[in-house]
Amino acid sequence: LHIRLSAVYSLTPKVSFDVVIKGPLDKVLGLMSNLGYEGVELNIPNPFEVDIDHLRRAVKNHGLEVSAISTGLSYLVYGYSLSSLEGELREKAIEFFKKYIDISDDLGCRKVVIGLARGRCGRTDCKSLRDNLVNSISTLNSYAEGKDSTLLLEPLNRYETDLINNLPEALEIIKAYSNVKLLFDTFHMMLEERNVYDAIDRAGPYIGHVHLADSNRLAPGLGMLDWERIIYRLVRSGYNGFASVEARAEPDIESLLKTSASTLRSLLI
Ligand code: LER
Ligand code: MN
Repeated sequence: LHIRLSAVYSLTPKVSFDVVIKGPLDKVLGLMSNLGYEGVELNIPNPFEVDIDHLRRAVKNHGLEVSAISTGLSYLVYGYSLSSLEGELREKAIEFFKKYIDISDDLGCRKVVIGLARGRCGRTDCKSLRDNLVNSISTLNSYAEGKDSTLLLEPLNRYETDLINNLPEALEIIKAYSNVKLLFDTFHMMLEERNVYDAIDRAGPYIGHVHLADSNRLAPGLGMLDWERIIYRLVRSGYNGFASVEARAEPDIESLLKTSASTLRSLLI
């Protein structure tokens, strides 16, 4: 069993989303590789406007792999949502996700995150939005099945969305679809579950990917979470894949990557 360290990189600097690493691609990948990271998770705002060959070459040149494709920026930049009551926005989101699945194959990971791009209910009719989301997931599940890819459904805390906040809500959907697994984000699960460590045990067999941030969303090691316990539970659950640092770069990217690596490296055996 081996859990490998990765971090989330944003392909655009032009967003206020502050838990992704921004900066020149080669510089960031070089830093990650020097610090012992083995993967990079790419948050791609528009899957139709990305130079796949250039990305693939850069990642390979630094001895890294793409751990997953994340998609939250498509929602933040374009407003496309898998649950939207506006048919056009929902169709755009589905079109984007099919393309994300295609490029995840080209980039060698075949894992696509469903995070913020699920949308939000706000004051609208939550039941219809949830039904739309499940329908979109069903469509994308069939597409992912044909491409031998996995969708990663990520419960998000209540301050970011009101659609699928906790483990039981996510697992209900995950259990119904062949190619949907759970993305366990330690920050969201710490906020929404009674006990984040026990939640790992319950989520165990369904975990397809992991995001790492401490209780204050800073680098692992700078908050209240017990990282030895988290990694121990993940290993015990049989998880055998990448875990991506997705935390605030304070005071800067280099310290985020360094602190995270020094907290986690010795635990990730
Ligand atoms: C957002 O809070 C988050 O955790 C991301 O992984 C979702 O796209
Ligand atoms: Mn996350």
